[in-house]
Amino acid sequence: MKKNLVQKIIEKHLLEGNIISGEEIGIKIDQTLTQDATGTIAYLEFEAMGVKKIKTKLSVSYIDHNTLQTGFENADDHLYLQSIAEKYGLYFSPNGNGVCHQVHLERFSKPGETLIGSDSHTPTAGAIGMLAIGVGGLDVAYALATGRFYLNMPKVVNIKLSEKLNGWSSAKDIILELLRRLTVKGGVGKIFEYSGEGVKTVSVYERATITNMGAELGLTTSIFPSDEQTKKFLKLQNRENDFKEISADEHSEYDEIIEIDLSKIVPLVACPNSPDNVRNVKDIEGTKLDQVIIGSCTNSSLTDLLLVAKILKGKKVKVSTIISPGSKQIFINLLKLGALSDLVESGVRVLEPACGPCIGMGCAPVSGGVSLRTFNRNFKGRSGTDDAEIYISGPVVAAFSALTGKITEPSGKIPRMEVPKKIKIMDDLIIAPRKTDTNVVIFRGKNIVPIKKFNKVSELENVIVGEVVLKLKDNITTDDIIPAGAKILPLRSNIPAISEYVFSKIDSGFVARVHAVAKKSSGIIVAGENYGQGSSREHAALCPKYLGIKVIIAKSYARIHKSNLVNFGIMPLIFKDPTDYEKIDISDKLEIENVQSLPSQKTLTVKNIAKNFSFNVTCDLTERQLKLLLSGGLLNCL
Ligand code: MIC
Ligand code: SF4
Repeated sequence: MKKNLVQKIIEKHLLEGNIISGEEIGIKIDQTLTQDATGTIAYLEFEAMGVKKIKTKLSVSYIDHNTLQTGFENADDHLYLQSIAEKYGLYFSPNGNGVCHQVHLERFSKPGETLIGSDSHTPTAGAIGMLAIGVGGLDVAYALATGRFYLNMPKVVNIKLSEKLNGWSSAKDIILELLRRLTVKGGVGKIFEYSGEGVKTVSVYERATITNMGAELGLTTSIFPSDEQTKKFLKLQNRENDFKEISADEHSEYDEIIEIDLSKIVPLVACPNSPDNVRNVKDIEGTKLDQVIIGSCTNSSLTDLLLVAKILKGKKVKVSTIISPGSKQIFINLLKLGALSDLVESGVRVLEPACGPCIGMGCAPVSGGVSLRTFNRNFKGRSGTDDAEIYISGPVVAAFSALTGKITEPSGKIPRMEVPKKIKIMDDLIIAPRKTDTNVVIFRGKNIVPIKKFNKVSELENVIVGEVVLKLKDNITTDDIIPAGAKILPLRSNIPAISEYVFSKIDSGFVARVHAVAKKSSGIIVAGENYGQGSSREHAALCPKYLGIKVIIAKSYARIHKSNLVNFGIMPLIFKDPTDYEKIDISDKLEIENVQSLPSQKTLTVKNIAKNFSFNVTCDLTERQLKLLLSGGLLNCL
């Protein structure tokens, strides 16, 4: 039988189940990655599993999110992570070495292998032909302990690229075009597999922009074949030995096909406050800017920044412009090639390689300010300024706009890009695993608060009585649930402390209300479509659980967040008839009946006691997930 690329990789890694879309499969995981903002909890969970040795071929712990060290919290967390890496035999990429996805692509990714990471943009490594999936930290901990990961086999969609990009259009415009067509929930339950003649014209760094931002479509992951472009990239990285050609069989089957003629792609911008609010640059040209930032795991590659340096060379930026290279390796090569001085002379500020402003760690715009960024997310408030307007574009549009202080359509002759044949390889900061060392003492600062297991949904709770503590609209992000930013991010290892910020940007009375309700019953949240879109942060499940939320009833869920809810024993119920959503209000008392019948029966009846009517909800989980849920979460099942 002819196979597509996804089927080939999954078949090689299949441990349980059948490769049929919608069915649960268990696959072997070759590599894992974590970053510091999700990593501390993930490794606390791993420690709670009591396993002596990691079961993956290669695992890396990155420090890239919480890098400001404004207090002891970050520094303590980093030392905890370093000592865990040393004890259990993981690679450790320290503060300053770069954003996990960029460094992983450059130094560790391998065609044909599997990777899960506790960050939603882990699919970046799909650029090199890896099956790379973003997950919650508990799933990474489980893979470290067992080598396994479970998922519902997604539909595989073939994105057929023809022709090649014209003029100033870039890889960012390809993924923005897909977002324009499909929206932020258009990819849920799907993997995008790229093919076609056009693929040959797209470099690995460009592919990485596309696979990275597939996360904004809600995709499980995106993947490119491993071909001549991959070979060239790995050669540049001095890793030719990791090259392996791998692609779909000719005429293999897909669940769906989407065709894109690259020659028709034009420069695009996502407008506030969603990555799918996409317009042609020319339609919003002239929008006045207060700030331009070029960086993040989406657009901070060597080729991106070399092109920006070419555009800015010999000119002066007209607005505050900030650049952060994706990795130390990119930084040093920009320096060696003279591009860094072109950037600095043009008036650009340079930050160290890290997530930085992308996660609200510095460079917040002025009140009501307008900022153009090459990032992947422009959710309200994520920049650190609640009323700022954030636009998203590729680096070329950002560079031209920096020179005018307004959103500007790129024009003029395209400079000849001299991408070097050889670059300086920079692994010096990465600490490679020695033999696992059982004598290593794990450092635990006072910011590290061990997590506790949760109670089972016991027989007594065959009926859950709860009160609606919040009613939310469609597309609620994990940033809405538990915001990031310089004040809150350093508390990631301290669940009691960070839980005080749950929904703080949406409803400042939420935490007090849940505390009051938790004294007598359970908190229930009601939401619209695509609840929990965005990041992989399991704090968006763990903290509500800690506060006493037992049930969410939504019209639909984002993939990673739904798994996180199950992992922490919160019921992700779905309105059988979405119009019932309209009939429920905050403070309504609900009674969910027959909860223990869930494994055999997937529909439950909910009584709205306050309004005296009943409605049905479904729980479309697999048997394994239902078992986890009723046991109070994955930690209770080990
Ligand atoms: C993000 O881009 O939102 C983050 C911060 O990288 C998150 C992870 C986190 O919240 O720590 C993600 O994308 O998963
Ligand atoms: Fe970091 Fe931003 Fe990428 Fe998240 S999206 S990993 S915060 S650079």
